[in-house]
Amino acid sequence: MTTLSVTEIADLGLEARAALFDRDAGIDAARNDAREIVERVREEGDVAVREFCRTYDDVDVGNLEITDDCERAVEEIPDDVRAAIETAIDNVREFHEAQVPDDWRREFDDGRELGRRFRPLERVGVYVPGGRAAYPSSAIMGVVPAVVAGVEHVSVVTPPADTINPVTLAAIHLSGADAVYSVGGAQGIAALAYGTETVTRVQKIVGPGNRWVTAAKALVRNDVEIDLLAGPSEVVVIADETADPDYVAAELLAQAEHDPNASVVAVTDDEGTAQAITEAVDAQLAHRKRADTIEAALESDASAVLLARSMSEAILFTEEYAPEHLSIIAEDDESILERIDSAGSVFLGPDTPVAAGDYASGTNHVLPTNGGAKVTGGLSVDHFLRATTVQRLSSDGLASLSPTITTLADAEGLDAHAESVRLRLEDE
Ligand code: HSO
Ligand code: ZN
Repeated sequence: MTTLSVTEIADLGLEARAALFDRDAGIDAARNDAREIVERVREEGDVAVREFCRTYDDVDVGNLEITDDCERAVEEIPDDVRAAIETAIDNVREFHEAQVPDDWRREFDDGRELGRRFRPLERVGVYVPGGRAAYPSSAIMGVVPAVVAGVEHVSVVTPPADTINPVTLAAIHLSGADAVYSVGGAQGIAALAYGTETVTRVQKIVGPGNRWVTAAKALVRNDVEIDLLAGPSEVVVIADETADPDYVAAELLAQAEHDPNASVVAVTDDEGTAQAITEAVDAQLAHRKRADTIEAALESDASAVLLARSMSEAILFTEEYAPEHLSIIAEDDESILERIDSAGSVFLGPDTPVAAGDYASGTNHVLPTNGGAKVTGGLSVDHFLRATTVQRLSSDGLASLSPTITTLADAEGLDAHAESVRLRLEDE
């Protein structure tokens, strides 16, 4: 018996299909708890924050602000870890700098001059997960794009602990955050959204977190902007008969080790490859430190090795699934990619593990899950910018546009609008 067995896509029943596609991470279940926490922090500020740190993190926080600890942590961490953080930051910065849009103006022949200009938000907050899943890499992915966009005040919240992971603290500092607070969970989101005596309120909150964090982000979104609701990790690997089953299995295990609720799916048009992937998964599983978490994720109905009757069927499945991560290990990888519109981040070829994007190649790892890739991409510089449109009409431009404006204004019964145009024409 293998941990994952091969299922033909054509044989998937309605229920099995629904289980594969439903990647809701229990956010609904966390909503009531999150609501109570958010309301108390909103009303009571630091007092409530401290109480929740005691209740949920079992920590009596001294100073809520830990900005200086982050700076000190840089000296405490091993040199090779610091160098790795710096390389990752450089690559993430370079990729995100390439995203910064230029302001533009264009003159059209009929006397209209139109343009867009981009300006950064002033204050943003980044949630950096801690606890069981302490992710220094998520500090980089949240803070660096904000700094690249030109945001002046980048605050970070991260859960308290007796000793917060110094690598996380150092990554926060090296990424360029200017204020850091030790408060996590829904209380961390509420503190950023509404402000407390210590935490300054922000205009937008970004970054992934557990279900309480995500539920809290959904609750505060009427009062503050948020990025996207990222749930547990997902990967789909499309493999053909040329794919090395060990590589495919390694991709599944890597994302499965994040969370028992992670969803990992391999889909191939080759029966031998499908079988070999299931065997490779078992062979590798025993060697992994987080075998228990991986096994739980693999054994859930949300994970599978699927056999497609053709590559087209594999592509159709993937497009409908809209995975957070898509790895394509196949001879025709570029033409397969051509036929897929819905994926958060795509990894092409045998030498491009998803871990490259998780940590260091430069792309962002804060990505849409649970089908969100059908309508949005991952975190980017755009999330930290607002676009303003600008225009100027020449007098000829106004003259040629005026019948259109006044006709529509009259049709809407807004004669002051129409008059604001006619007045100028009369002055000509
Ligand atoms: N794969 C995660 C990001 C991550 N991986 C952090 C390792 N550390 C996003 O789904
Ligand atoms: Zn990962």
